[in-house]
Amino acid sequence: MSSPAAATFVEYADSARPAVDRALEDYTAAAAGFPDGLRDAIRHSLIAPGKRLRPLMVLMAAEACGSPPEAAMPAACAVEMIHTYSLIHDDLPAMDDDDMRRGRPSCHAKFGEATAILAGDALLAQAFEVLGRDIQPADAAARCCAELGRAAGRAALVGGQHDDLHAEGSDGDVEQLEAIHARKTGALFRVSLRMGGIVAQAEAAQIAALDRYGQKLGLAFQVIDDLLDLHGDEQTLGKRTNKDSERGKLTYPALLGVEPSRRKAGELIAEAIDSVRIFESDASRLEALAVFVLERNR
Ligand code: GRG
Repeated sequence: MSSPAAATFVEYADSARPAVDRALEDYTAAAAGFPDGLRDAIRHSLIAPGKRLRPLMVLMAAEACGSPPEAAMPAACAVEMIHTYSLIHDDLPAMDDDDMRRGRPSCHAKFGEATAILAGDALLAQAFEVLGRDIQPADAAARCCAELGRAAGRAALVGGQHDDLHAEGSDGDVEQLEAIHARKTGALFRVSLRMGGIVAQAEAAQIAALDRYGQKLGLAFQVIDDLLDLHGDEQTLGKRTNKDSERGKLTYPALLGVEPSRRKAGELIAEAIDSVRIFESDASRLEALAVFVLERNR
């Protein structure tokens, strides 16, 4: 990796991530009634070396629409809480059964299944507490709650996870695969960008452009994820590789072949970048993120 655009994103991400991490630290501070054992499990997974792509998308979208990033920080943290809950639950033995995540033992591997389930539950609940209380004005908070609830829910993240688990070992096609990824990965990308726009009180056309960008980027991210599962480095990725083929999962390389998958990812990234042209020079970070996603190795 390291085209100038990807390097620009890495530089931006390295400068913006510490503020996200500090806000996540604050949201998981000790509190009356918050058991230490639960707090340790939450922080083990949440304050871990994740890329923070979704919170950064919230902040970048807000800025592209003219808002200071601080106003969008609660939404950035809320989506990272949902994402982390989904990773904790996905790693459980009843789901993907992974013992390593973000370069660490997965939550249940370290704290046991019951505590890991509760850590995920607590993060899921807290995301909406944070949005409802800390996003201003109240109508933006309500809209963020409704949109994040939909993206995390039955016909998006959870529905996609359900269909993914039930598609294991079955013959599927690209259409079926994309329907899974649009819900499992795309929905949280899209809502991250949309919440940035909502907090910035953006116009409908701007939110629609961010949404289309998120849709294309989410799909490209997943094509690359499948390629990394096949050819990536476990150490760099911080998680096990070759899990997909072991579990008989539908993947892009398995359905299309490796080179066509790479080409598809490139086309999706070009479409993502095209979607945010209306922001003109304010889209430069979003463009850099798209190139980073194409070239990423973790
Ligand atoms: C349990 C409701 C529920 C959903 C689980 C997260 C998930 C859905 C499954 C994990 C496996 C997977 C391939 C998910 C697609 C999204 C994805 C690639 C997540 C990893 O996101 P990154 O790479 O992770 O942004 P970091 O750790 O950097 O935040």
